[in-house]
Amino acid sequence: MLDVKLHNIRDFTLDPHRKVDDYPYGGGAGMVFTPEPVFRAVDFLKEDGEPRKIVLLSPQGRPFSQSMAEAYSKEDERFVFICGRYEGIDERVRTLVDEEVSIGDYVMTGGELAALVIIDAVTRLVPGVLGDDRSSEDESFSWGLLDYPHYTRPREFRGLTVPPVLVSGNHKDIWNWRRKQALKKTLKVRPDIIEQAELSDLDKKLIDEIYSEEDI
Ligand code: 4GX
Repeated sequence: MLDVKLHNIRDFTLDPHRKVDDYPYGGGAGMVFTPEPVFRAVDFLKEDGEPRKIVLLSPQGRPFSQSMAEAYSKEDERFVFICGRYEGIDERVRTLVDEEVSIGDYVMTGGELAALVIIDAVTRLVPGVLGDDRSSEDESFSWGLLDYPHYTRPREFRGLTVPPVLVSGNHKDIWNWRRKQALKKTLKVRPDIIEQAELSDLDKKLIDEIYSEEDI
């Protein structure tokens, strides 16, 4: 079961104008999220005594990855995502936080979309939450590489044809072709992934083939 609850941080202010930001000590541009409403919101969420993991979304966090999505999908405790706005959050909020996570090296206006990205990537791995999760085993990243090309009917579409190996019925040839295409794509756009991958002898042979055939 998936259950997402949204809490408006302004509901936890003591300020008559429901203000949640203030000027930074030391000066500088931009505003900072004040600690009071965040602490009060977390106190409120902790009232039921259930265990939970408190995650702060920020560009300073650990980069979110498929392996983190897999780990989160296996947790049975709850998650609280703290979504900040403005230039930052009062540093003392970090004393509440179990993990600081970033969805990528760019700056958004708030952490809400980052939380949705994480919720989306995690829930599709939870069995029974969103249909069948088997397709996720086969695809990009679970192989440790980018995905191979996919085709469906018709065999010819506007002059564009399906690679004959995919209709050959030879499963070994199909597997090798897919592996080689995945290696080729990954070498081209994400060579950093190849450097970290554990490559088999077959992978090394396929990479040699790619370099001898392609202008990569
Ligand atoms: N991946 N943002 C958070 C405000 C903020 C700044 C510092 C805490 C500390 C982002 C990202 C992201 C914009 C969310 C700044 N909060 N979050 N927000 N990239 O860009 O997760």
